[in-house]
Amino acid sequence: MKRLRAALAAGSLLAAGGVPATAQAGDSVPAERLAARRWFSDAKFGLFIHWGVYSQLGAGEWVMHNRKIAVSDYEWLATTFNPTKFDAVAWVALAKRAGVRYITITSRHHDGFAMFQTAQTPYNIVDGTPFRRDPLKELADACHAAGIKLFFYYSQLDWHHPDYWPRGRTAWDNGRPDHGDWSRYLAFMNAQLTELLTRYGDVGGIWFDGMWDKPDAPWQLDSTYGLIHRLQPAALVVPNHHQHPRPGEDVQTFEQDLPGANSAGFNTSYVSGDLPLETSLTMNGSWGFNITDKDFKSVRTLVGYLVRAAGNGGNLLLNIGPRPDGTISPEFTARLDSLGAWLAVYGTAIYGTRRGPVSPRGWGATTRRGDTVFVHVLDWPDPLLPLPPLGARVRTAYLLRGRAAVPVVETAAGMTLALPPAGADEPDRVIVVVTGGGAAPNRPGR
Ligand code: H79
Repeated sequence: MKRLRAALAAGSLLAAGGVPATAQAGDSVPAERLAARRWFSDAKFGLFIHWGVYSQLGAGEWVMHNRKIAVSDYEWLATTFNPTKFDAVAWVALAKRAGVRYITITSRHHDGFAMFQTAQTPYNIVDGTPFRRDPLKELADACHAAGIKLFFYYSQLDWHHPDYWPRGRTAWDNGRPDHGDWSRYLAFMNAQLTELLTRYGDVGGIWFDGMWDKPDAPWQLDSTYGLIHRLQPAALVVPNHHQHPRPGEDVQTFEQDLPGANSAGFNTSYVSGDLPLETSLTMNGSWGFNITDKDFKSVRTLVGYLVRAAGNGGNLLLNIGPRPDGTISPEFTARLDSLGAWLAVYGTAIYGTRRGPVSPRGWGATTRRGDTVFVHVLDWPDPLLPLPPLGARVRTAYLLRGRAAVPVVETAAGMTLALPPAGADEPDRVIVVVTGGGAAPNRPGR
């Protein structure tokens, strides 16, 4: 009863415009969604896919905005979209090889073009292109067969729909009328979400983006989130609004940043203590296919992001931008294959872990599963690595690769690990530290 009253009090704070600091606390969330959140935290690695009409211009997913393309011209572009080499089974096989546990794909981006069959508008890939196939249906079937969860990215921002009015921060004169019916737009959005949540089997969740275009508009999030949770009680709401988490949201996601880092300039530095966390990241500098962007991150850098995300207790959602014909550039596939090979050896120190007893440092990060702490040494030139106390006695320590014993010296101030030299082919030296079986000599240091 006390809990109920606390939850109600948090709700009324919200209604008064307060910050929903406790409204997402676990006790008001149904068990199946809590289980889905735990699954998400265990998953650790997802594949983000940005693919749409924009892919044809090879200049990223913002090309309509950046080149100030008129709606009528973009509508023509849509009629030429024919990705005949799209092969959902091949995409999912690549995801599987990479070791991702879920895929998040653009069901529609800010251009408003639906990459799925929808009765809400003819502006969709089945009714509006020569392709006439529903790639999301094919992908959903392939994902379900392979045991990979599928999340749908959904842009709340829309540069095409006439009822997206009044327009927001990304407005330009693209030929739309200067009037519109916002409530009709919300109904359209909710109807498309209903389609996505009723026609594609179990959906991992909805990844929202673009609300930042009109952060103060009456989005009626409670009603949209409620709809999602009613239609699929285990589906997670993942909002990329760059704000403090709100009620009904299940994951706090950070764009191009580790949790709390905000090097991008638009993320919040607040990090939720009870929601699963996620970092979305481009492999080069673009989300949608960009034919001249060859600024690809190295495998070593990508491993570093995966490890540091996990060390923060979060997932890495790593992006690819497939080509307009449905193929995936070799720069993407090579890196995904390398990450999969790395995870085949080191995955036990990533999957199913939570953030470890020592928060991420310049040298690396720690993860943990039960009594086992994984010390990930990414960047440390010396033979000895000093650590703060882990909060429990060390029973044994050994290298994950090769299982050689790692000498440990424990003192009241912490412990020192004697490291083997780093191999050129080893971006992360992982030391498995098994703790427990005795009283903790110290409190954990973070
Ligand atoms: O889908 C990918 C991008 O297209 C989309 N999110 C990822 C996952 C994205 N678009 N923009 N951004 C991310 C960056 C946001 C920039 C912003 Fe702004 C700065 C939003 C608000 C301030 C741009 C400048 C829009 C308004 C002002």
